[in-house]
Amino acid sequence: MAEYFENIPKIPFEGPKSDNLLAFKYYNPDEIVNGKTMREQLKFALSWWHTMGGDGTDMFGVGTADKTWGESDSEKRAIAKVDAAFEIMDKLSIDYYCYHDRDLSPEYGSLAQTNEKLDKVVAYCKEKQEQTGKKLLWGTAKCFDHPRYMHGAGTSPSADVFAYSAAQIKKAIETTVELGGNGYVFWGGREGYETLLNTNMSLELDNMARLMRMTVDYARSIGFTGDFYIEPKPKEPTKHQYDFDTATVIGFLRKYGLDNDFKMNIEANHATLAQHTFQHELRVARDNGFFGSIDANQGDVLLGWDTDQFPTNAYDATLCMYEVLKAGGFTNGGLNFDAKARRGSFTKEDIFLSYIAGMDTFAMGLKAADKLISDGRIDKFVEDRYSSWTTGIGADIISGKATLNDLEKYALEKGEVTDSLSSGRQEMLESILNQVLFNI
Ligand code: XUL
Ligand code: CO
Repeated sequence: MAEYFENIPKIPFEGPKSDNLLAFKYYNPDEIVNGKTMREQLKFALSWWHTMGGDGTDMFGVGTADKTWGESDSEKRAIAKVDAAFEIMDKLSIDYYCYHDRDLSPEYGSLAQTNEKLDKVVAYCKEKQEQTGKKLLWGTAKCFDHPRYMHGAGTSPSADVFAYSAAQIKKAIETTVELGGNGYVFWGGREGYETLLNTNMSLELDNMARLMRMTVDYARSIGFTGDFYIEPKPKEPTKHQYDFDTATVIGFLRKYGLDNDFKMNIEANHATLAQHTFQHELRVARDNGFFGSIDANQGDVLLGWDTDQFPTNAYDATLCMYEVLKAGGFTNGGLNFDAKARRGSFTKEDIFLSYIAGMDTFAMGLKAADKLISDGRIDKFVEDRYSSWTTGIGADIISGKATLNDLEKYALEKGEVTDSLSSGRQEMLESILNQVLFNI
């Protein structure tokens, strides 16, 4: 079997003082942080679409990186991609991968033919998994790139398109089960609208829920016990994506009775496109019992689209891992690098350098989040800030004992509230975070 990255060794952990660019400075897979090894806490995954397929093509130019893997024939290329992906995962000590069905194997003449070719690649992935111990984190169906999905898949005005996407998703679930994946993602590729002038939003949303219900029922019937995830995103490609943000998606899931089967796959860049912080989205998911998995990347504050950059912002990674630890860590989910090296970072080495940058950033974030929690000052501050709810009138409100009449009586007797107002201390808290992060 060909080696695709002959000049890249297995990436060692050398610690923060190392100047070896092909070494981890913070990601030490076997180091225990917060009761588990880093590899268990972080559960890194490789994204098949960016890493194995994305060649830097954009609307201004053709690809800059060679992602042919030495093969011009698409079936041979699909197999070569598997070998190259497992080599990358081995060299980077990444235990998981994620794919869209069409990343593994493209469309051929008919759905039957497409499925048959996909089966071969899936069988090869299974063989490689058995040899290496690597695992599938989650699978999904690419129901947005083919022209048939121009108006959406589950929310298409055409019932035939809905049926086609259902067939595609059925197969994608089967491959996920075959490869032992514990997650299945719905990212609403073109599930949204460009103008309400041509859109029956109510029917489209009902239909989306119908498709999800059918998928859950089928998946459970073939033994899928993992989580379904919705990956919120507010815009791009459509002007309005139905899965706008976590709060919107939770409302949708509850309305249609899908909340027991679904959790969230939160992507950092999607959070910021929705004008939220990454931490906000994670907090909404955690507080409502929908924390599931993460697409790790970052956007650019000056750009209004999904740039899918490798995450290097240590603050964001810390606050993300703080939420993950507070949620009790990952169960079926993990950290999938839905990220691509910039178009100008086109060499094979850049694949490794960008993953090292992302993995080290999250390792740093994990360690800092753990320190933040054991330091305790921030958690204690928040606890004290809400202490008026543990006794007296606060406790009576929470227990449901106090009525509006009682509160009026209390307020009248007490007079103006001055003694229970205290500073929010934002600057002090931000400086505690700095101190924990840059204890230099
Ligand atoms: C698109 C995106 C997708 C999903 C999987 O913005 O994030 O790649 O992660 O469909
Ligand atoms: Co994503």
